[in-house]
Amino acid sequence: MDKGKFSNEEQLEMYEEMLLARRIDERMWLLNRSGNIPFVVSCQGQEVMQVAASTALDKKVDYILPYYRDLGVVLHFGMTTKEIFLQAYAKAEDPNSGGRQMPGHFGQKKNRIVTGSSPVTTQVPHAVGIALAAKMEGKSLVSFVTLGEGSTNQGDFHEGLNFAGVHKLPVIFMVENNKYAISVPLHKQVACENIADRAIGYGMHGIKVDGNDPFAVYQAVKEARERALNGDGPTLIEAVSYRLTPHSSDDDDMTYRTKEEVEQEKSIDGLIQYKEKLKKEGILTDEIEEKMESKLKEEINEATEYAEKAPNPDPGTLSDYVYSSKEGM
Ligand SMILES: Cc1ncc(C[n+]2csc(CCOP(=O)(O)OP(=O)(O)O)c2C)c(N)n1
Ligand SMILES: [Mg+2]
Repeated sequence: MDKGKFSNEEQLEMYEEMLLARRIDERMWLLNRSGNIPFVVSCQGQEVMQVAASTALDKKVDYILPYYRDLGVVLHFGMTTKEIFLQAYAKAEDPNSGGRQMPGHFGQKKNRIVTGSSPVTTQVPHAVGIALAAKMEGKSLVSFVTLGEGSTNQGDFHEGLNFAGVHKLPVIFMVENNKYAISVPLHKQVACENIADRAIGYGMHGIKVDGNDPFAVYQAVKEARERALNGDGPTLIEAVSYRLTPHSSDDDDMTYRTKEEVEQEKSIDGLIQYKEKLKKEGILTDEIEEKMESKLKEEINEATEYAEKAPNPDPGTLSDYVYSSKEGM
């Protein structure tokens, strides 16, 4: 971990954002197991790479095409804790889809968070399209898209990266390699050693980084952004960590991996490593930590309560945006 030019405040800000994502996720599981919300798909184990990568982007101009685990990315880009709970409860005020899509299908126009579909990897060609538009219109921005390592076996991945490589488009592909695609371990997903090695087949720069090291991820995304804006084309980044939870609240991971393996990975959890580093350097004190934890708890309590009480979508609006309205025909 080389912290480069980060001030102490900036390092703490990053930590707080990662911690917020973790604490929201933990609350989601409690709400799910107590029968309050129907589904959880977690970011736990991937917060470090998500927040570090987003920090290297320009949230005022860049477009992001997150996937379902990217709580850290969407929080950084401006989605609020309250909005996260509104989507978990599928309430009318859910910014993603007004309660129509599954949780984790993030989309919010004002923050340039582009909505995705449930079939994995469909966000990749969309991101390439946005990068093509930016190039054609001469706009100085990048599109940033994330996906799991299992999703790199989809056709959309090949089509998107090939087109982006040929046309040298300003797009950053970040693969969040958490070592599983539901029950399928990495070695049964791909025969190649590194996902990042696939970049050479598309004529683009590829880099593999430790996804538990915020500064390594930040540096990789920052350089990728500079490359994109200089007209040097796209980058494929593979950031490696581990999925600390089951695939979703509907999965039992003990049917395909061991408790010992999960415990071992928990002991090198990037969030804990980063916290310990900040403590060792005296940047995070016990006092700051306590204050931060209680502030986040309050924010999460308020958001949960708000979302619980918020109105459900009006059933009369069910087919809105599905069929064109008579007035519009
Ligand atoms: C095209 C398609 N096939 C299968 C699924 C079911 N599915 C949802 S998530 C997932 C695993 C994806 O694994 P990975 O890309 O590694 O992402 P992770 O969930 O590990 O973050 C699968 C197979 C789907 N949503 N879309
Ligand atoms: Mg995976």
